[in-house]
Amino acid sequence: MSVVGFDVGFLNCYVAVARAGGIETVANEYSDRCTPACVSFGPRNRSIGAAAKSQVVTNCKNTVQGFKRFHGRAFSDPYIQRLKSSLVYDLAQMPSGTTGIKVMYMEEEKVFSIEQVTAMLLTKMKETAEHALKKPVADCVVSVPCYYTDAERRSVVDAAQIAGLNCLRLMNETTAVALAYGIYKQDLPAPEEKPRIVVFVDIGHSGYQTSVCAFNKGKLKVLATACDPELGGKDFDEMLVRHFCEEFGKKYKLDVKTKPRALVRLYQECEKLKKLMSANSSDLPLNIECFMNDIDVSGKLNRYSFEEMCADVLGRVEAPLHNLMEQAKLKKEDIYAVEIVGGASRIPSVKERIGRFFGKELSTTLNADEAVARGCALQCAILSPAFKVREFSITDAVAYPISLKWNSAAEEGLSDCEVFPKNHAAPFSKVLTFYRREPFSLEAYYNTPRELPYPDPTIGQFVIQKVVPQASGESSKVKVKVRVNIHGIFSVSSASLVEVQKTEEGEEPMDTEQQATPEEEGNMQTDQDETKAQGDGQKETEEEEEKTTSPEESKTEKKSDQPPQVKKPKVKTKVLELPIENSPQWELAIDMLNLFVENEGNMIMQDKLEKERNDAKNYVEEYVYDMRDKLHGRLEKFSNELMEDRDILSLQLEDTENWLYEDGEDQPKQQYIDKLAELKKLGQPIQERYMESEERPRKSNGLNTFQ
Ligand code: ATP
Ligand code: K
Ligand code: MG
Repeated sequence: MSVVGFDVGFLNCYVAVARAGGIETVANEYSDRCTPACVSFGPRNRSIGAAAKSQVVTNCKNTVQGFKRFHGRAFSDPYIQRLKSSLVYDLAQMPSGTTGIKVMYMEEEKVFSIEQVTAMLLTKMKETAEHALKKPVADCVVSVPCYYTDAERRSVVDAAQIAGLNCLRLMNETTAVALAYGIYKQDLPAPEEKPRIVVFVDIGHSGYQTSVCAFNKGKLKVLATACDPELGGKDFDEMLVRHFCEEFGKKYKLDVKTKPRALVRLYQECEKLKKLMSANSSDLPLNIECFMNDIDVSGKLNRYSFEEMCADVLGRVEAPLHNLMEQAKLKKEDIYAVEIVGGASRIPSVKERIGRFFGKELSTTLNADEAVARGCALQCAILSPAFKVREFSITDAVAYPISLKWNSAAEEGLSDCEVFPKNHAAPFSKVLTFYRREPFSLEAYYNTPRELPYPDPTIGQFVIQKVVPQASGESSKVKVKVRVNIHGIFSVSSASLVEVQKTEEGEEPMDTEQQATPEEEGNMQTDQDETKAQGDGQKETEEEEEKTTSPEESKTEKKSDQPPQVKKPKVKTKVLELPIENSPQWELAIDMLNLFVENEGNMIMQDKLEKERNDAKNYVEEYVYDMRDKLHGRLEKFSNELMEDRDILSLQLEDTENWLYEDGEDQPKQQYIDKLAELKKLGQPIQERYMESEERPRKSNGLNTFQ
């Protein structure tokens, strides 16, 4: 079992693993701990991460970035449609209606679902983790923004599955940061004491997330979260790009927006300039050679002008903080510390505004780039039975209030009930009781659509099947368990019918509960005891355990199946499990998911084959250069003995070099292997004779050749 945490950022991804007793962020094949969230498609293979990023300019139409925001969204979503026109690559609609990306891959036009694209990125991150751990990786924890809705979360879980990963938890990014903060703290208040209240701020490239958490020894509880999903480093880049487009328009008469390649370069340079401005307040240059139409462009900017042009963006920093404090009903004096992470938290004016809001110095005790990945790896270690880690309980919060609606049995129309209010503890289960004669359906939805980053408030449709009346013809008592699971995803996890059986005497038993509410047919009651029982820390652990075993399990349900309180002692009840038909919004159909799993496997294989082919080609090239150097260097005098051999080899090397640039540029792997063998057949004897002659004088000296 592996202990791995993945921070899948909008721009930057990080991998943390548990190794040698500690949590470490590990580097990729470029010795970089940061892997760009970038996938590039080519005629023979894919490049992922840093290799893809290097193709952003050269292969811009087939190089995909910034796709984190496409999860769980309809292609027709106005947000997607608005973005589409500003992207260098193309988007397309999937058969299910969700968003896909359209690229040229293997010399064909292909549409990949967003789950597939994120899976490709995860494949790369998985390889990085496997390389570090030197064993296969499956179990992991993956980060998501805390403002992600159900559809977005399900989409990421699917992506993990496509990449062959077993995602033990989708972890809210701010909660991962809170865990990374709290788990090593030795001085947290005792459980019965007043908790330590800490605010976490993560401002990345795309999103701005804040949370406020209560810490006691061994536990953390998220009290509230507040976000702006559209505020991050990219908005500052946007301002800079706009500024320079205007400036270059005037100064050089260039319409940058018409040239995707130039635009991509400008974005890159503006991001660099933005970073430089964080450390330096003087005038800084921006130069791009051969920018457009063979024109070199240059400009300059200082921090003061930058802040001025970003006034609107900066003006949005405070609103989520107000919102956060209001939700948690806390005063600024209650806050022990404000910890900030995320790349854009380095922008001085962002820091300043947050600091001013709280009236205190911000803490930067956590690694701004790696805290999310580390928190995820810590969570994975906690969930792993094989890994010993300090006891630490994490209670997250529901991001948006969740309601259920259903047709009431009495045909009076729709009934409606909020089951999980905003900031309700999660993961969490509740048991609801219905009195029904026939199958019925529940619709789950977010009841504050305006709060959502997404215009569609539907969570899903859940049909409770095989409901029948009691033998007496009365409605049956149906217990429905709903929950927000460990990923923060709502589901109807089980349903059961409580069948009241006749006593031996043939009497009609009475269920007190039912008797107490004879007119409640079709109404819902929250089973208070059950709710309470689920609320305590112990049961929550059970929730987590439940996840790692079978989701079909109804452990809790069985536990709750105590003899019902009835007036007559001889009554028996039987509990029947009921099948549920789940139709979550934008769910990826299982056959599609399986197809994607298979396709990812094939693409991994294709990438591997292409790499081997390239390696084989490189070996030929290396041999050519190496032997040529040697023939003119230390091998020269020995090959002189056989001038002819040397000349043949020389010629052959030259031919091969030419071949590599012409016909041999793009050949199957075997061709290169054969070519190398051919060269070695000529080169080897020369090398052997050299070795022999090297050894001869030493032996005659009576020296050990190994000395
Ligand atoms: P998200 O959290 O939105 O998914 P992410 O995790 O990929 O995105 P981060 O890696 O936290 O984002 O931050 C990247 C952003 O931080 C980029 O916009 C980058 O330009 C910006 N950034 C990084 N360093 C600095 C700096 N020194 N000054 C200003 N901005 C910076
Ligand atoms: K990141
Ligand atoms: Mg991030």
